[in-house]
Amino acid sequence: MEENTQKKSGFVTLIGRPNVGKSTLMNHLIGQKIAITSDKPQTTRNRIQTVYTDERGQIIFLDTPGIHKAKNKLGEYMVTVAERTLTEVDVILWLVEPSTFIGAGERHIAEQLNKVKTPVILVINKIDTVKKQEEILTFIDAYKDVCQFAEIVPLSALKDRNTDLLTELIFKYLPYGPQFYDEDTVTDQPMRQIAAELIREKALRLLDDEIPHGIAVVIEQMKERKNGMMDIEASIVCERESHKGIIIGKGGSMLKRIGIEARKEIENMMETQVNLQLWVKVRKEWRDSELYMKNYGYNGKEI
Ligand SMILES: Nc1nc2c(ncn2[C@@H]2O[C@H](COP(=O)(O)OP(=O)(O)OP(=O)(O)O)[C@@H](O)[C@H]2O)c(=O)[nH]1
Ligand SMILES: [Mg+2]
Repeated sequence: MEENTQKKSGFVTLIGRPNVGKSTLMNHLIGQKIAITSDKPQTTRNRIQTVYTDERGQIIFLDTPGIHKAKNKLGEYMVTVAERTLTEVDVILWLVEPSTFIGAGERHIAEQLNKVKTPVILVINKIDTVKKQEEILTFIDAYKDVCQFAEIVPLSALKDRNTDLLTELIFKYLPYGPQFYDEDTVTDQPMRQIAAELIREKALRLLDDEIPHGIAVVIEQMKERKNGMMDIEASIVCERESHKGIIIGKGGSMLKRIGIEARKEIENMMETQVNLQLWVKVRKEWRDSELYMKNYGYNGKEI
């Protein structure tokens, strides 16, 4: 009883423009890869919840889609998912690129943040890309009056620089209280969803241009054999016949690469052998169809 009241626990959202490193940071903070990442913007499409527990207490992280100017229903859904978390958490992490330039995208986010009373920690990510360390002070200076920040933390998610300090600061602003999850919980994402996301990540990383943005992955079947091996059948959905050809590749070579890379990671995650079969389907304009979006896991309920 006494021990419980001394521990802290609460919810923390990671928000920011696409590609600033939200998912990379969350994975590093919890010490495990749960959210997929890529160098293409708009990688994350749903809220991904993970749990970090140590002797200080428990942090429940919400990784969110990048806030951007939506061009279709899927984009609108993603931005809604992200902005909605702002009112549901105890601490907000706003991630930005290491730059003195504050664009319209950042200003829009700042406006949202100025409407809530929740403590905001500004995270200036990717400082490993900054040549002169003095420059970091100019970024802090450019941002410091944009919002009332509780803290400003320059760090590198990728190189794990200053991430321990960030965890320390998050605990500082969390309320005391009992844990929401048992300490072994890392995520509440179902295995099916993680498998679909890992396939989408490989497609995102291996394909170029506009194709990745129009891709969704659906697990059609997932069955365990008596010996523990998993059979997974999944479809990669794209928007055009021409895209389908590129995803399949010459003699099926691209689809094979996506399959091999995804299978390796799914096997690691599930700690068992996996037999993965991939298909490619075309669904024109699915990103503007609520019905298809719902079928592919972008649930209308969130809006
Ligand atoms: N150099 C460097 N690159 C980083 C760092 N953090 C993330 N990245 C890279 O930035 C790219 C985007 O990372 P993500 O974690 O997918 O970014 P995100 O903010 O989740 O993006 P969306 O889901 O699209 O909104 C990837 O190529 C990462 O490897 C960092 O600290 N330093
Ligand atoms: Mg992301």
